[in-house]
Amino acid sequence: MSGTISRNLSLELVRVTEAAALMAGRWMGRGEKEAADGAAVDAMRQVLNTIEMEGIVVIGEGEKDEAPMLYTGERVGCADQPKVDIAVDPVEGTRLLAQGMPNSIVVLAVAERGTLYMWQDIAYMEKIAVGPDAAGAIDIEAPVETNLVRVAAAKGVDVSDLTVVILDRPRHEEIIRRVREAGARMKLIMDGDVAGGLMAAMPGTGIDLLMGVGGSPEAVITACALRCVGGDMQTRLWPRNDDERQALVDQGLDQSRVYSIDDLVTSEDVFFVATGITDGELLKGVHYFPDGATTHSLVMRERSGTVRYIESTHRLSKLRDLTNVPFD
Ligand code: VTB
Repeated sequence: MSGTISRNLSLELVRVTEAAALMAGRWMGRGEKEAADGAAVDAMRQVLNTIEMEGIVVIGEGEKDEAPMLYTGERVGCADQPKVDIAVDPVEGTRLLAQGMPNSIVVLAVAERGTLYMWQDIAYMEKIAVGPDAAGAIDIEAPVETNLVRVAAAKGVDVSDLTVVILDRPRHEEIIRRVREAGARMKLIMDGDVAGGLMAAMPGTGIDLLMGVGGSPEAVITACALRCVGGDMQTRLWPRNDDERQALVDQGLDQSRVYSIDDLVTSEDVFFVATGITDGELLKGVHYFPDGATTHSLVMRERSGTVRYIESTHRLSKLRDLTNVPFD
């Protein structure tokens, strides 16, 4: 069928996130968020444009006038099939990277055309996410305590064994207090709730749930990953101010509506790829050595359900000769 993704794009997509991580990794701890992001965007776009697909960036760096590259609406790829939606976050956690903190990652999701949902005017969503072992146990409309009890029961552990990851923000004061009172453990993160959602969904990270309010684009990207692994997430739009409340009304949206993963991404053919920039629970970051570097990536495809961890060794001088990316 025209427009459907018949090829396994996984390896091609991982080259994109690897290239972005290799370029962004040089900026670790150097205090320059924009430069780090720019390096990742540039590399990501160069490599995306070598892939045989007709992609439209639906979640990107912003509107065309503020983002010269990978802006929402930009076309990427070098063929006219398959037609796909692209969601990118060239550096998820620019502050984490600029300060050399854990869990900054490059993320890319690809799905059939017209299947990724985005509310351009509503920047934030309330989220709760878990892995496949607690799928069906969460309910964003229920109190925090109820969710903790239900997730613990699904996992066969006590609430005190659970670890919840939450963005460290004043808006989360109430959730943080309630999680503490319920006796669960917590990991407060400075940024990066895509990595937070992934940690909750993947085995071996020591994280059981993501809770709290974060970016709407990040919610859609997280939904792509969770769809691939059979995790669960519920979200609600979270308008910040009167303008956003008005935008909700104007667009006929309902603040109380619960969006599940299937509402955020309707495609049954979703690819999700992430490469670590700084070391974290989920992925190792980029480690450099003379004329080379290693990267650690996660590649998932919904259709097959395969999850791959790919550890790569790169020869930067060879890559420089092969591509237009100025690997250093
Ligand atoms: C959120 C979160 C992201 O930035 O968008 C956050 O989803 C911004 O939140 O993962 P604040 O506006 O409260 O700072 C990230 O943490 C990183 O882009």
